[in-house]
Amino acid sequence: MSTAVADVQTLSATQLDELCINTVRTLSIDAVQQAKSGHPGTPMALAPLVYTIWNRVLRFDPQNPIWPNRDRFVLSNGHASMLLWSALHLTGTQAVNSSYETLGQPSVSLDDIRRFRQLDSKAPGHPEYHWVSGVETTTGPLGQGVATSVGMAIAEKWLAHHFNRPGFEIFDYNIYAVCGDGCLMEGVSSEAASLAGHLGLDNLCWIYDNNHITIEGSTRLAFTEDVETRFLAYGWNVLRVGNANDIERIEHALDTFKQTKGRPTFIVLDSHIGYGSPHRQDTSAAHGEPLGEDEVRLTKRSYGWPEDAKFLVPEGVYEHFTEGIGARGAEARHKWTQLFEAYRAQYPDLALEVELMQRRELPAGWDRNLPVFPADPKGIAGRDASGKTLNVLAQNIPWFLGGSADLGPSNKTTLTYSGAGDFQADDRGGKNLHFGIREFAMAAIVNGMSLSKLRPFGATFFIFSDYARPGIRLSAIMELPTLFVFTHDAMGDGEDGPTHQPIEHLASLRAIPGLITLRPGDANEVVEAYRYIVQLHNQPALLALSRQPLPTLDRTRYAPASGVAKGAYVLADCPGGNPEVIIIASGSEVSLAVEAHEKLLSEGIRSRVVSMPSWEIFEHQSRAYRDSVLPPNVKARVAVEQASTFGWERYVGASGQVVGMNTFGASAPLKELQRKFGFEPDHVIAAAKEQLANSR
Ligand SMILES: Cc1ncc(C[n+]2csc(CCOP(=O)(O)OP(=O)(O)O)c2C)c(N)n1
Ligand SMILES: [Mg+2]
Repeated sequence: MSTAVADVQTLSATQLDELCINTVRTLSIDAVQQAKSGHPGTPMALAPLVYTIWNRVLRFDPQNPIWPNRDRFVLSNGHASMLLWSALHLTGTQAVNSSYETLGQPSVSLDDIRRFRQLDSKAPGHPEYHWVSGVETTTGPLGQGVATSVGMAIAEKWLAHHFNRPGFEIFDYNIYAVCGDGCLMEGVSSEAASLAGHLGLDNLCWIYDNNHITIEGSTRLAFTEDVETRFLAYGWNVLRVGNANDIERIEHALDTFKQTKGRPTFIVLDSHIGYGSPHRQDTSAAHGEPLGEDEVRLTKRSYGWPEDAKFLVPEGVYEHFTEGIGARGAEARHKWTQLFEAYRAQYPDLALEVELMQRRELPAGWDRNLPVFPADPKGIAGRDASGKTLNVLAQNIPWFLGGSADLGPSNKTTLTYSGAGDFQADDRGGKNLHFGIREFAMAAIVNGMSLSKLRPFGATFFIFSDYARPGIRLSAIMELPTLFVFTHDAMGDGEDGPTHQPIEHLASLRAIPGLITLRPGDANEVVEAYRYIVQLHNQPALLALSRQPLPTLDRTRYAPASGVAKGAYVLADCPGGNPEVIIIASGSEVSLAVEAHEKLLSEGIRSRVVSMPSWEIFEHQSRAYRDSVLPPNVKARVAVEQASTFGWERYVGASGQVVGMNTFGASAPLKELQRKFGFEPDHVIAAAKEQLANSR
C-alpha cells in the first residue's frame, strides 16, 4: 500500500514513521533533481536516522532554535545537507535574526527546498551557520563537523560545571554528530576523537554512516582499516546498528549512548547509499549526482510513493513532527525556562552571565586591571605581554578560556592565576585546555566552543597556523569571535631555521575574508589588540606575537597605543606633520622603523612612522582617516615587515619599497638573520632615502 496516498487516519504508527522518512527521502531526491546538482544518495540512506534523532530523541524546540540548553545536531557529512533542510522544514523550525529574535517565519520553507542550491535560498549546497537558523555549525569540508562537535561537548561540560547548582541542571545537553567515510578518513577527526576519548566526553555521540562508498567507488580502494577498533582504542564506547532502516535499533543505540557514562559513543550504522533506487543503490553514482527523471520514478515506486508527485509532504507528516519533536522540545524548553527563572532568583549573578554569554556581551569590568607597560628600551616579548593580558582577561571574563597545542610554556598562554585549573575529565571547570599536538582539531574545537557562546582561544607557533588554517577559515565563514594566539611570529626563533620561520603566513591569512589579523609592535599594542579583539562580536581574530623582547615605546613621546583600534596610526611624525617619506611597519619592525625615523629626522628628512598592526581594521576606517595616516600625495613610502612582501604594494604603491622576505629564512641567531635579510636601521634608512630621491 502506498503510505503517501492513504488516509492518514488509517496509518499505523510504523506506517506514519515510514511516511515521514520517505518524505525526507523524496524531498531530497526532488530537490537534487530540480537543482540538477547535489547529493541524493546519503539523504535517501540516512533519512531514518535523521528522523529518529529529530523526532524521537533530540531535545530541540523548533519554536526557538537558539534555546541555550538544546541538544546539538551536527551534520558533518555536509554534502547530505538535504537531510538538514528536510528536518528543519518538516519540524517547522523558526528563523531567528542576528538580534536573536524569532521572526515568525520558517527557517527553511518548502520554497527554499524547491530552490535548493540557488542564490538566496535557505537551502544552500552545504549547511551554513548564520545563514540558516537551526544549523549549529557550517560543514562541508569533511572531518571538521565532527571535530567541531568535540568543542561543543567540551563547552557543555564546562558550562554545566560553571553554572549548575544542586537542583538546577541549567546545562545538560547532548551533542549528536553524523559523519561518513570521508569524515573518518580525514586526520582532523582522529585528532579530535583522540582528545574526546581522553577527556571522557560522554555527552558526545558520533553516528558513522558505514556505507562503504565514497566518490571514487568502494572504500576498498583506500579505507580498509578497522574503524571500530580504532575508536575502542580512543576510549569510546562503540555500538553497531546493522540496518539503517531499523529505527527501533537506532533509537535503542541512542538510548544506550544516553546511559553511557565516562566516555563518548560511536555508533556504526550500516547503510545503503541511494537506498531504494533500483539502479543506483550501493554505487558511488548515488553520491553526487541527480538520479535522473526515470530513476526518480522507479525509486518513488519502490517507496510506494506517487511517481509524479514532486516536493510532496503528505497529510499527517507535519503533524507527526509537531507531536514528536514539537511537543517534546516545547515541554523541555518550557521546563527549562521555569527552572531558569527560579535559578535567577537564587543565583542572579550566574543567570546574568548566562544571558550575557548568549548575546556575546561582556561582563561589567571586563577590562579592569589590564596591564600598562612603562617605557623600556629593553622591553618585553609580545608573547609575555600577551600572557599577562590573557591572565587578566580570563579572571575578568568567567567564560574566557583556552589553551595551546602543547606549546603553552612557549606561547605564554597558560593561565597561571590561582584556581585557573586544567580542563580534564576530573576537572570540568578548568580554564586551561590542553589540545595536545593537534592544531587543526584545536581550531575546530575552538569553533565548537565559540558556537556554544564561550570566548575561547587556541595557541601555537605562528608557523603552524598552516595546520590550523582550515578551522580558522571556517571561523571566518561562520563569523565567530574566536581568537588564535600565535607566537614566534617571524624569525625570532632564529636557530630553529626555515621550517619554523613564518614567511607567507601573514599574507595568506590577511587574504581570508573577515579574519582580523593583528601583529602588535610593543607590549602596549598587545594590550590594545586584546582590548579590540575581546569586543568583537562576529569576527575571528589572530594575534601574531614576537618571541623576542621588543622595546616598549615611550608613549609620552610617541602616539598612544590606543591607535591599534584603528588598525594603523601615526606613531611618530616630523615636526609640523607634513612628511615627505613614510615608513610603515608592524610587530618587531616598528621599533626598527622608529630608530630609522629618528636618524632621518636628525638629518633633516621629514619622515613619519605608521604603526600598522592590522590591515583589516585599517580598511574599516573612513577614507578621511586613512588619508590622514597615509596622505595620498606622499609617494615616498617604505614598508618594513619580517614576512613575505606579498601585498604591501597596497600601501606603498607601485613605486614604493618593501623591506620584507622573498625567500625562506635560515638557521642562525636572530641578529645574524636581521643583518642577512636587511632588517637593520641602515637598510631602512637607505630605502627611505632612495624613495625620496625617486620621488623628487
Ligand atoms: C576535506 C574535503 N575533501 C574533499 C571533499 C569532497 N568530497 C565531498 S563528499 C566526498 C566523498 C565523501 O564520502 P563519504 O563521506 O563516504 O560520503 P558518502 O558518499 O558516503 O555520503 C568528497 C571526497 C570535501 N567535501 N571535503
Ligand atoms: Mg561513504
